[in-house]
Amino acid sequence: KNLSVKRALLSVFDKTGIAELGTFLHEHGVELISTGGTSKVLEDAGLPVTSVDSLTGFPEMMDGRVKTLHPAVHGALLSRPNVEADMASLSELGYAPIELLVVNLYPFSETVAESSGFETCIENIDIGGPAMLRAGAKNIDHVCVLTSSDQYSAFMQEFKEQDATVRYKYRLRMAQHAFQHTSIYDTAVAMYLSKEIKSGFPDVLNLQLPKFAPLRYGENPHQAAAVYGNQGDIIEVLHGKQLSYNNLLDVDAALNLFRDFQHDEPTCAIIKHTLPCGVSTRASLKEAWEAAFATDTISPFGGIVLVNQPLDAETAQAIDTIFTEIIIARAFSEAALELLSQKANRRLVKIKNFSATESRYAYRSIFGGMLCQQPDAVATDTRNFQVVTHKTPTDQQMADMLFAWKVVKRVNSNAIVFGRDQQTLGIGSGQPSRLDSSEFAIAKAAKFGHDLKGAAVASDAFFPFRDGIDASAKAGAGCIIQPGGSIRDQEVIDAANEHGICMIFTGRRHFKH
Ligand code: 93A
Repeated sequence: KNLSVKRALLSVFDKTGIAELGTFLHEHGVELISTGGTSKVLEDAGLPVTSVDSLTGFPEMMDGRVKTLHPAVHGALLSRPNVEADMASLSELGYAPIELLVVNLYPFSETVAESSGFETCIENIDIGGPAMLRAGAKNIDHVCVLTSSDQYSAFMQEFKEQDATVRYKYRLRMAQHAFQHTSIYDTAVAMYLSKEIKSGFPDVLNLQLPKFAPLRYGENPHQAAAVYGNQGDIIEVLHGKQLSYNNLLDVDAALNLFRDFQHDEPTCAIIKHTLPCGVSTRASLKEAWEAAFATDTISPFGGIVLVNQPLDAETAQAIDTIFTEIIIARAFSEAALELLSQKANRRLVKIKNFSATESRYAYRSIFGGMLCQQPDAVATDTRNFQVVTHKTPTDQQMADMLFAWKVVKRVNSNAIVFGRDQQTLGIGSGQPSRLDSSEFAIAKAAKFGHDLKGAAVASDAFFPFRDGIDASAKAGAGCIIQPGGSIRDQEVIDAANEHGICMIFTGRRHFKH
């Protein structure tokens, strides 16, 4: 089933490596056929080339819009040498089969990314290229298709090893690539047009995720998994093995936290299973790590650490005292990098381009499809904040509440965070009742020896009853920040006044399910 190659059609936008591939094919006795720009590169390399024009008997038309859309090309690509009638119709017209097709497409997505005008983008929709790729890829038994310069060296290797032929297995893989490639290409066009129609939600939820990488496994070893998207544009793994499925989820959680703390004084967050288990802001990163760790000195083992400043050696040393699987920073000092790289099963992740995470939508898969929403914006929009109690907060209390509010936003609902002096003291997450989350946070604070006197309490959504306020006050809370909006708000405000604590309504909820 090996395919021997006599004629190749080369038509590439990206000319990288095409002269080398052409030379290789020529040296192996393959006839080269090519379109205008590609022919020129091959001829400049001293290679004999048959132009597509001479094959079709038609010059390229309409500024190249019609170059290869002709039976001389498509007949050649779709013909089956083992079907007599196919070969008869082909030879009647003086055409012959093509066994190798090398095409890469007009750079549509790149043109869109450069914020080009509508007409330029449309002109960069390749028509002839995908048509040829689909034809060649359909004809797996008789044609091999290449879609990118990245594939040339492996192709030459295959061709050499297989004595100037190509195995079926190889062609099948390349055909699969080709259809995947053209489908992603068309999705990009559809996405672009849907944005032109209205600036709302995309009609095509097929997303624009050109790259994917297989992962070793999913959440558990028996689950196959892959990751899609452009993570490599956003982060760089400086040390350690490929990020796993769970690692990627944790890094995502860390980056979301980073959004609200990126411009703050030195801040450190410790995250475990996507949940913050300690966050603190201090004069130095090392102190910030110590204070974050002090919140809960058990959960951080095997967890991940995020810092919002370049990581120095002193802080690295402190972090290194407990096993930390991933450390995320904007930058690492050389000494920190050297120290932390000593553990092989650790990942060091550099945030390369955080702004690239600010995509317009966040997606989540559900039964039969997916959900799409805008990301939860920064928590520090204080315009609608309103003091609802007799007591008004001091500057210190205000700062404490804002800090706790930024953390609670990243904790799973029902979320309650106790904090004071820019340090989390107790975090209650994921309980189905707000009272349970409050009690959980209080119990955790007690477990790690934190006195909650005067602490700020942040709640991701309104308190439906006064019980959560009573429990917080009893634990020592001095101020509460929450969205408000319950039909029992008055009961809740009265409770706060009774206990002599101040409370802020933010007017904005931060559920995280
Ligand atoms: O405008 S097209 O859609 N019309 C065509 O018939 C056609 N055939 C090949 N673009 C077409 N191509 C594309 O031209 C190829 O996909 C490739 O990207 C490019 C190569 O052109 P040249 O060899 O002239 O640089």
